[in-house]
Amino acid sequence: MRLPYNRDELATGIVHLGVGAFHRAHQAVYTEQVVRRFGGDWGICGVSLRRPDVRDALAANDNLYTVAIKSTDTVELQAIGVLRELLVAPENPTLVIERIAATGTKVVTLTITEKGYCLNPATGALDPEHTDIVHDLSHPDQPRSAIGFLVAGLAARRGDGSGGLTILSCDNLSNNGGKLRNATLEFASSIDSDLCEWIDQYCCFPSSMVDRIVPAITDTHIDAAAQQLGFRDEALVVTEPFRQWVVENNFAGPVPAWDEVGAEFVKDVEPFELMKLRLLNASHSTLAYLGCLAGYESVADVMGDTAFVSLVEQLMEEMACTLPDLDGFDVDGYRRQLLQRFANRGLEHQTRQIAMDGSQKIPQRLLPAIAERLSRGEAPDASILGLAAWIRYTMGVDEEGLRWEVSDPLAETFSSLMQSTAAEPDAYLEAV
Ligand code: CS2
Repeated sequence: MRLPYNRDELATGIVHLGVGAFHRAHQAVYTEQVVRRFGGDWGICGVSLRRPDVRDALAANDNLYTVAIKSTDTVELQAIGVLRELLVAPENPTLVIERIAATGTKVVTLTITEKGYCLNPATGALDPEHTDIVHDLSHPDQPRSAIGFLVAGLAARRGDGSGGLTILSCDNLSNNGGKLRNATLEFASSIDSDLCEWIDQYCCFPSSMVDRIVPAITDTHIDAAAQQLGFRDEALVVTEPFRQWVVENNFAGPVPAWDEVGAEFVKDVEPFELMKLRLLNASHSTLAYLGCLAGYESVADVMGDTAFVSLVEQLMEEMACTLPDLDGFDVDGYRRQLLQRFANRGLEHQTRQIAMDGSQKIPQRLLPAIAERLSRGEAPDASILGLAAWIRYTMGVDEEGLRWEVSDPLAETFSSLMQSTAAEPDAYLEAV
């Protein structure tokens, strides 16, 4: 794989927390295009907050990896070289703090999933009783959570005079920048009120809407790509042709010219976030829970069933009238495109993957629109069916006794509710 720039000379300008498949198929691809077209010190230091898998997979090929862009009938391969360094936070937390604090670092991006923010899903504020937050407040130099790392890195920047930072959330939370800012300030204020003021003054937390479907990688994906590549790329990521990134134009210093390679910098991201959460993600969760319960493995399998296509069309109709005006954006076209994206057979996007962490996702995706429609005296049946399917899914067992693992931060709660209600559906529903 030959790249049109010299990787050895590419200095790090971005620290990314949560270097999973989504980051490597989205922000890293935009950054790669910026570096190829305009140069600049925008190498990425990727940080895994828990496991070494990604670092280990990338090590075999000097952190170079392939993105396979798949539609139902086509595959395009791209090499990505901007990841310059991979760190596994628990192995060396001090080094992660140093990288955030380095003068060359201008931007920290995050894809840590909804639960990584340690928020109370009902209020959107930092959960002071979260075990990682309790730990990090008493060990601020050896943090575990993203918030703990950010605050430790910012404290070091303030001490060294390295200046403020742009801290850019790329997760599916509404007002993701505002929530991250509030959580960071809340944490910092418990340690040092001057630091809290410094962060408030010198750091920016733009909101952003990110979109690209990225299924969890399987051996089948790696084997298929190996036929074209001539070797097994253990760090392969698979994605779709579509990608979108809308970023609030609110930066503390320089950022890569992502807006020159397809991203949009706008004043207000919220209408885009709501559109994506309520049309794409709400449909995804509904298809995933009902699809799992119906025995379908992938989203494309579910979309092969016309009853589900009608359901998701109805759901989008219910959601659409809760969305703010998107000034010139073709929302109907976006809806039609979503149906095609969900039907992409090249992705093999597992319903079980999307079903994970529902307790963190449903409050963003379904509840606000359902509440709004109910308050207008309307009955958004498809959305409510999606919510019901999630609750049914959290029971972890079907009518035939077939069990599945409910992967969710509240899994233990669901399982104890199953016991206390003797798995009686009405009582379980009431308890949830
Ligand atoms: C999905 C998202 O797993 C999920 O919950 O709904 O990851 C979805 O694929 C992305 O938001 C698409 O941009």
